[in-house]
Amino acid sequence: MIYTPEMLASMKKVEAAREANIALEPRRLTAEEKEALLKQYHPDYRDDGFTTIQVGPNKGEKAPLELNAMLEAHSRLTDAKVDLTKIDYDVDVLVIGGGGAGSSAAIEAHEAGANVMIVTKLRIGDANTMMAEGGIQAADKPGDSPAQHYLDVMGGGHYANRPELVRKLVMEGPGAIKWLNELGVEFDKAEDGTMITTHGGGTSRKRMHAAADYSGAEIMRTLRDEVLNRQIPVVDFTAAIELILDTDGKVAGAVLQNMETGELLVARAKTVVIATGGAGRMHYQGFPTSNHYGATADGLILGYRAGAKLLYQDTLQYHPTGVAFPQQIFGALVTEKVRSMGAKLINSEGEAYIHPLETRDVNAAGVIRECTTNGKGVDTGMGKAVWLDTPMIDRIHGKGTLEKRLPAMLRMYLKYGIDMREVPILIYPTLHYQNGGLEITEDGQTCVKNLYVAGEAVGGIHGRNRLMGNSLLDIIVFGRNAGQHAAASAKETQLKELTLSHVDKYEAELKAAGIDSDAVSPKLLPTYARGAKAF
Ligand code: MEZ
Repeated sequence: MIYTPEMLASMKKVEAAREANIALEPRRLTAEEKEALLKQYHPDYRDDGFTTIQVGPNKGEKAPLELNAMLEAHSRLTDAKVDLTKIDYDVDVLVIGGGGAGSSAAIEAHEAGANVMIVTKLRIGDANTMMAEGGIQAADKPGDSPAQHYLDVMGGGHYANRPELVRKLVMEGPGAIKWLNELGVEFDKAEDGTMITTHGGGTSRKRMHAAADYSGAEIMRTLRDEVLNRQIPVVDFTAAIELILDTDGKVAGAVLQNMETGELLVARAKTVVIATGGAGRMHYQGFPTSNHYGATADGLILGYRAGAKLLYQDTLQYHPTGVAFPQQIFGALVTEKVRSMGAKLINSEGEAYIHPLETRDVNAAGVIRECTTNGKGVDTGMGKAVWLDTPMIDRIHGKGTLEKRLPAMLRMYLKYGIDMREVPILIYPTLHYQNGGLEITEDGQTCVKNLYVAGEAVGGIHGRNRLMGNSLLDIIVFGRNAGQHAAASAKETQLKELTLSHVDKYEAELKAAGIDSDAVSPKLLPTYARGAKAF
């Protein structure tokens, strides 16, 4: 038996209350109640998790301790000599990152006739895109509209979102779904061929398009095929460790490092797209993560040293339902789709204490409150947790529904002897998404000329909290956008002499601020990776 007696006793209460909890519609919190809950329990409000940035364009602003340590670290080139006249790769558009945003950017740049190359420190598809489960939002159904989607995105982001970016996201949403569908993504469809759509937290309409509970993997499979079919060069196991500028201050490529041999290489490029993804493997405030192995905020460091500004670097998303038990899959994602299909959040006493589709930040704070002040968490041996009452799904929609709509999740738990059709599962927030990132204009460009950013490395689209399914949408909309603009700019760009003087300038700034760090950045791999410090 894998459960402790305490777990079993609490599980009995959940089972006993199930029918009543299915019938119950927990009320939505008021704006004031949400704000109070966030301030008291959301990790973004914990002062001890943050510090003040001392160097660079965002000097004086707040950043998570772990990110700031990377901003204050030395360049990996500090003791290395790079000959910038020896060019290993010469391209129009260099895409750094092989996830959904990078692949979309490369496809569009290629479509526009640019000579484009992808460089990735792992392999194409080793990315958070691959890990996304529940779906992709777009307002393409009768009764919905981009305007309605816009209001949801802004509300979810606490109205801190950049309006022009949100406008682009929602207006181009239906086109993004059409593009993916035509490329070959196998979306869930009804018998008449229309797409099946569901709700997510904070959505006013059912606009979540999915491929079962492996939507991101299906999208990434399709994009990767397209990149390979177009024969776009992909240089894998090779990290970008510094951007190169030219003597006019435009971006002009990147210094690359082979992850196996450590060899340094020079990629000259007329334009660069940073698509390096998120930061879950920074484990902010000690949280586990749902992110892939390479999510270490590299693009933020590369862009920042070259002079690009960060926006909302102090806000992270903790997905309310990370696996809390069993230990082997601690922190893995339990898709929000589980809640959108009717499973409720239940505390140790069997109480459905909150609406399951409040926005993610609110639900994460709610779980933390139950497990701390309210004393209604279940001890897992690794901390406290609450229940997600998954048997409700088949009870509401009929036997077989969970297996059909959430097959990957079901399989993941069955491996550990847990049948989530029969028993509830234990969850706790897991570090899921970097709400902030590099600041861009509508064409995807930073304040460094010809330096573009797409995907999770961008800040501003989602304000201070992203809604489910808007990340898979943004990687497509802003990935394609960055690729198109980068290809167009490359046509008009003449590069001057290449330089790394910005790296020396940044080092001088660190010294002047009295910062003495023995760390190097970008991080590239999590601290617990073998040889992480070297590469
Ligand atoms: O957008 C996401 O983060 C997502 C779809 C996650 C999920 O819960 O499945």
